[in-house]
Amino acid sequence: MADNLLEALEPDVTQMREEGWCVLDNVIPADVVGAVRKEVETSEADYNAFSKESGRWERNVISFMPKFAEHLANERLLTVIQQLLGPQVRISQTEYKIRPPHYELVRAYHSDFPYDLNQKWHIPQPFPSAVIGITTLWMLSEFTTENGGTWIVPKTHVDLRNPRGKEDGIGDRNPLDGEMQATGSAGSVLIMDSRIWHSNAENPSAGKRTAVVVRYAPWWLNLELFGVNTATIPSETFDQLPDDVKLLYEHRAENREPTVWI
Ligand SMILES: O=C(O)CCC(=O)C(=O)O
Repeated sequence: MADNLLEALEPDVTQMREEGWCVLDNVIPADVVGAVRKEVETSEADYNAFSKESGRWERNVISFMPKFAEHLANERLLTVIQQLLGPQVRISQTEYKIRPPHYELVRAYHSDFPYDLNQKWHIPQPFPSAVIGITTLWMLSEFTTENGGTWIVPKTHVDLRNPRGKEDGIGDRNPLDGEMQATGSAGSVLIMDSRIWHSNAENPSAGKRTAVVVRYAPWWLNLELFGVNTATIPSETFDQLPDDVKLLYEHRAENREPTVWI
């Protein structure tokens, strides 16, 4: 890893450690983000139709967005993530996060895998003082306070309470002290320590707020989540991924012995 890259990203890494979040701009360049957005927006219907017909856990969602997939090992992004998780990382979960115009759900605060207390596969409270997951929200349209920029509560990655903690008395539907909305231009990525309390926001605007959430995990974390995120990537689709992206998804490649990791 080039020293000058690390140096340039030092403020982001420090913000991640101290605040639990940062926004990296221009991860998907401005001249291609429009095409990526279109692919993501149009492929969601194909993914839903395929999954309805063939089974919800039949094909990994990333198979439907090859243009988007090309960016997932972006050097700047991965450098920040590796500073927190260690050099070997894999992708645990990938999901569409498109908020339609006039979307009304206001708040549902939570932490993400493996700290989401509503999921079966979570680690129990009190959470260890270690980063075990990084959540990235890829802004494919601009995120603003008017169209559903994600609610986050900075510094909650080190708070031992949780909005979904039954004994913690916080309430996941309430506005919380210190909350703010993450904003950024299309092509930016919101990076969060997965412990950070965060939530959907309403989208009162007339346009879609288009994003994909991609969660990264250290190599040693059990990713057998028994659900939609363990769906496989067909061999021929996997073969088309850039080599550095293959490394992130090889555990989901269909019918093949691991080659990248050994
Ligand atoms: O779509 C958003 O703004 C938030 C998504 C979210 O909370 C999540 O994926 O865990």
